[in-house]
Order: sequence, then C-alpha cells, then structure tokens
Amino acid sequence: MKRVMTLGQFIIEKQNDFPFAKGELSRLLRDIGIAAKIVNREVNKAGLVDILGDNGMTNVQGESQKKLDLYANEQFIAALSSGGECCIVASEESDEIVRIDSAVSKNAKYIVAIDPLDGSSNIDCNVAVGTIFSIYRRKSSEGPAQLADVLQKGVDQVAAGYVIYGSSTMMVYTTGKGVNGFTLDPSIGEFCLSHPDMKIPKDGTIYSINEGNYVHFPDGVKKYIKYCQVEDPSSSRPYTSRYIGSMVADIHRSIIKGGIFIYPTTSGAPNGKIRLVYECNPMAFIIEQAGGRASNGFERILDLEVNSLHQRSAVFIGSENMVLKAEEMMREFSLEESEKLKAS
Ligand code: P6P
Repeated sequence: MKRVMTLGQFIIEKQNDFPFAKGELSRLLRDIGIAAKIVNREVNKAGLVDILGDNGMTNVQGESQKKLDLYANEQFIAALSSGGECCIVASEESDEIVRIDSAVSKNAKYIVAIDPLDGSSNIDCNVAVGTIFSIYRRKSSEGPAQLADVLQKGVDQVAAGYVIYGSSTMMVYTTGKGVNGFTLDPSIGEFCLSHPDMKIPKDGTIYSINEGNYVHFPDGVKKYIKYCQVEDPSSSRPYTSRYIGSMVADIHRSIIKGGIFIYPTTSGAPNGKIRLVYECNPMAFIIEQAGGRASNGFERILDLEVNSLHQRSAVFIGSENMVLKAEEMMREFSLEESEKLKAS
C-alpha cells in the first residue's frame, strides 16, 4: 500500500531545504493550502448558491468582479492574516496593497502576491479556474512593509504556486527546488502528493493562444501560428490548438502534456493582458523549475523590471523548444516590438 504524503507532511519534510527559515515559509504554504480548500468548497457548489455572476463592481483593471472573485480574495487574505507570516498581500482584486497588521503578524517577513480566482469569467460555464500565488521575503528591515517590498523582480521569489479547480483540485508549487503537485482528496480533506518532481516536456505539439485576436497580433506571433499549422509530419506538425481561456488550466495542461501558451501584445492590449506580479512571474518561476521557458517574446519574464502593482506583460511560456522557436520568429519579424516593450 503506497504511503500517502500530505501537503503538510511534505512541507515539513522539505523544510530542511531552508536552514535559514525557522518554519515561517512552511506555515505560509500551509495557510495558502487551507484557504485553497475553503475556496474549492465554494467553487464546487458555485452553481447551487447565489455566489455566481457579477457583483456589479469592477476591479482596477476595469473588469467586472464576480462574487466568487471577491469571496476567494477574502478567504486568502483572512488565512494569510491569521497565519502570522505575511505582512502584505498584493491582489488582483485589490487596487492597493493590503497591509496585514494583525497582532500575530507584527514580525511577518513575507509578501504574498495573488490572483485569487483567475479565469473566473469561466465559472458560470463550469470551466476550470485557478488561484495563482507568488511569495517574496520583504526587503525592508524596519517599519511597515512598503510597496517596494512587492515590486521585486520575479527572479527574487522564494516560492510560487497555483491551485487548479478542475476535474480534480490540485495545488502545484515550487520553492526553487523543483515542482510538486498535490491532488485534493475530498474524503480526507487533504492535498496529497500525486505529481512529484513535475517536468514539462522540452517539445510539445499543442499551442494555446486566442486566435480571435489574430489580426491584432505582432507579425512574429502570426508567423509562429502559421508555423504551427504547417503540414510537416517529421516535426509532428500541424500542432493542435487548445485554448481554455483560463491561464492556469492552459499552463497546467502544457506542463503535463507539453505545449506553449502565448498571450502577446495586441492593439487592444499594447502591454499584453496578463499581469506580471501575480500571474506571469509565479507561472514563470514554476515553468522554469519544471524545465520550461518563459519570456515576453524577447526577455526572460523573471528578469523584467517591476514598476507597478498591476503591470501587464506579453507572455510566451511552456516547453523550452517551442518558446525558443516563437522567440526566434519574434526577433525575425517583430524586433521593433522589443523596443516598444522596453519603453513601456
Ligand atoms: P482572453 C482570464 O481572465 C485571463 O486572465 C487568463 O486566465 C486567460 O488566459 C486570459 O485572461 C483569457 O483572455 O482575452 O483570451 O479572453
């Protein structure tokens, strides 16, 4: 009988990877796991309770806020507040940083950036959605943590992960020592290690992009899409197109099966749509730790300067050789884009 390793046991076992950490990061990951189970419970019964639909408000991005977005946001902030290890939460659903100044958090040294419920527009049609989180150590050493503690480059993350609320609920995370996946076993209410040491295939045959925006894409992206569609059995082309419209689901599939997810700049989104701090950076950390690659078409995502909380970026992420091919086409056909992105 194979021994079940729960998330809690795994975190404790791996704690020795961090001699400097006296358990704070472990507790932080545990707190996130608890909030994920609470959100999962509501997501799984979303069709039954009046928690669907819009709440009549819009977030800082001008997107209509779903009741479940706000519920998820509240749950993660509450779990992080009571856990005592987090001093600031930066959330897609909060215009400004949320300072945690509860009594238990006065010595907290971690920053959590989070997209509490990514892809929530899919909830009403029962499509997989996700939570994305990114963890930094605060840089400032005294007084209340500042916005500057959040605006750190992705390369400085100490941990990152996502939860996918799909046909099963999984939590996938990295602390810089590889990627591990845990599946929620509802019968015991525990995330159990189901995907140890996850690696993304170097090559893939699935490309994931919203081709409805084709006419607005940079030429390099148009050329890459046409490259994917060429009949060439020796390179397993044409590839398959899969686009769920929920980034966590599209990227999780890419890790499991191989593939590339692209959200480039478009005329409607001149800096891209996906947010750097709480979407691109955590996903890039995970993908690199799984042996993949993540860039904005030209530069490594994790090296990008972070200038504002809700900053957006173009993102090319997934199997290393697929991203390299797309980058080659961006350099050949859309090099001017590189200068534009630098200037933005
Ligand atoms: P579009 C969800 O809103 C999200 O941020 C990602 O999860 C998803 O990949 C993308 O937007 C979908 O955007 O413009 O293709 O509908």
